[in-house]
Amino acid sequence: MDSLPTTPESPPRTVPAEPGPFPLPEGRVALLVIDMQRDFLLPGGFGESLGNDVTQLQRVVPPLTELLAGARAAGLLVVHTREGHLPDLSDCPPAKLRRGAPSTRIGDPGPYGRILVRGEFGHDIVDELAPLPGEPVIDKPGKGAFYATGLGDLLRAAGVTHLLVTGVTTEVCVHTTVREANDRGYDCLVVADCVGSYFPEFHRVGLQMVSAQGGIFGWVADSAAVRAALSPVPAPTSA
Ligand code: C5J
Repeated sequence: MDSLPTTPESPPRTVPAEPGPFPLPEGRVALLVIDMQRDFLLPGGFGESLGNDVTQLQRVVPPLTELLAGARAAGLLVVHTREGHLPDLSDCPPAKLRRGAPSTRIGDPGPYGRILVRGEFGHDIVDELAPLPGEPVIDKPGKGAFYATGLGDLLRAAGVTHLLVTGVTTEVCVHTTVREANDRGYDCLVVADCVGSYFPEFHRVGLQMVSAQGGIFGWVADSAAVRAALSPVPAPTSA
């Protein structure tokens, strides 16, 4: 297992969360924004070609836009991910390509360019959540953000030990990434209203699965609680 840096001595701020308070150790927290891509969120993209109702994911955009602003203002490292493949699909396992019965498959032409292919319009992140210059964007061929990417090296170099996890979809790429992170020693808080699923039931149960059994994979809290913990403490007023 990769060893993570130890946390500083001073007591960190905490987020009220399930199953208990989640600490935000100074300089050790990153916001992870998973796969907020047009192909998953916009009508006509890959998500819809699989028969999904994309409006279920679009509800994540407003609270995540606010959380992103709060995280940037608090100086957190913000890391975005995108699921997708090289134009020749050499990094796409044939099993993944064959799976399901979409009206269009990965690599096929779609309204936003070739489906889930790097460099195409549909593969990129929705305008509202566009990465700022300098914010890392991790391109991943799998569901988990650590598999076959440089995310682990990047977080280790930045001294990150705690992840605020957002994005889509709750039970697929968010869950896979949280499980990967948990096994690598990261503490993960999944921000409930900033993750989304095409299936409300999977979303609900997916969140329960994270914090069950004393936090078997991590913690869960709403974005309002996270934003409150990130916001600057008001200066004491003089009498
Ligand atoms: C899926 C993802 N659902 N980002 N990808 O295929 O969750």
